[in-house]
Amino acid sequence: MAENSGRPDRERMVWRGVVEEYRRFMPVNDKTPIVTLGEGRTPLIYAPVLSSIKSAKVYLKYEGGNPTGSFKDRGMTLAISKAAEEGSQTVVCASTGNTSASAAAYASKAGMTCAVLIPEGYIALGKLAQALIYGAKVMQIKGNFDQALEIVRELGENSEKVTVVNSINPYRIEGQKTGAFEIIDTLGVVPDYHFIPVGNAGNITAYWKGYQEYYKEGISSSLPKMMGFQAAGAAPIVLGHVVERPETVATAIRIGNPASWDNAVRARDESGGVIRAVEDSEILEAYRFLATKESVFCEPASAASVAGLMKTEVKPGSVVVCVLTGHGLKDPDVAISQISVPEAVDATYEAISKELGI
Ligand code: AN7
Repeated sequence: MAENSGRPDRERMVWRGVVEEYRRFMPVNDKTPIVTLGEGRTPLIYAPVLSSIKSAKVYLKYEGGNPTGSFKDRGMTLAISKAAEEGSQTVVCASTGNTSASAAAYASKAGMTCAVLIPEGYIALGKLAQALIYGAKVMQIKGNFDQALEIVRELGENSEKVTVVNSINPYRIEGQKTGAFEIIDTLGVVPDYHFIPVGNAGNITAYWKGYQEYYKEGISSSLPKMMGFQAAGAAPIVLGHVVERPETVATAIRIGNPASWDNAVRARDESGGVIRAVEDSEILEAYRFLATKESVFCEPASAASVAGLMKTEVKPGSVVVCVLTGHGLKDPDVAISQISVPEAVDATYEAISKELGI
């Protein structure tokens, strides 16, 4: 079979997940059991319409292509592998949804118990379904993400038995930095600008770390400007103070007190970038634009990066990467709210022809 395959270089097509593929940059050893679902190597999609609008070369790093449909898998493979190495039986996290889906999947793969705390009423349906179907113990709390994270921190401090797999777990950041490696490996150059949504601020921290590591190793020869975007109703870093009651349609980034606040500010300042706010209306506009003009369906929070690009001037001819952090199917309710659902039509050839105008 292999010899007859029309696909070139078959060996290279086997992808072992981000920990093995970037092992040299990972804090693992011979005794680390690598728990993987083959995450990473997500599409980097050229965006012709955006490129034309911005007079730049714009690419979308589509993290919805990961096994549980979000970028969280990059960090979770390492966090769960290290938890397994340390003999942990139970992992716990607070989540706006994607972390819980990813933790539930990787914990299940490792044979561990997973407990997740999520804000009641503010988690997208797809994410809730995922956490439940992978078998996690799901606790909806009568509070928001920030309150959930406080409780999880306390659990971690008071019990040896549970491992916290939020991005305060440093292995999460180490795994997530592979997104930056992939972008450089795929493009062959470092982008001039890196646009990214900011919630708890782990991902902007991770990408900046990844870009810096390739630079220090001499693999790359420049660094991008880090361009972070928070939802206007949940923009503590932009405002410079904690937001007690964060609100946004992008529930994934409905966070008022980010755990990696200082690191995000450092990434912004060291790279000469910005962290700004985008309105919900701008997020939804970018969300619809991506689906209809670039044919990429992401979740609302992901569109914050492109909403940011829409209103930011970039140098003509520059290379721009926007990270789309999660899959559109994560949040079917928002998708359906943005379109008009068609009425049922008679099941006849005539009725359908009439509808089609043929
Ligand atoms: C789709 O799942 O915080 O700035 O608990 O799901 O690294 O927090 C999710 C965050 C962007 C923000 N896009 O990333 C969680 C959670 C999507 C997300 C973010 C999240 P960070």
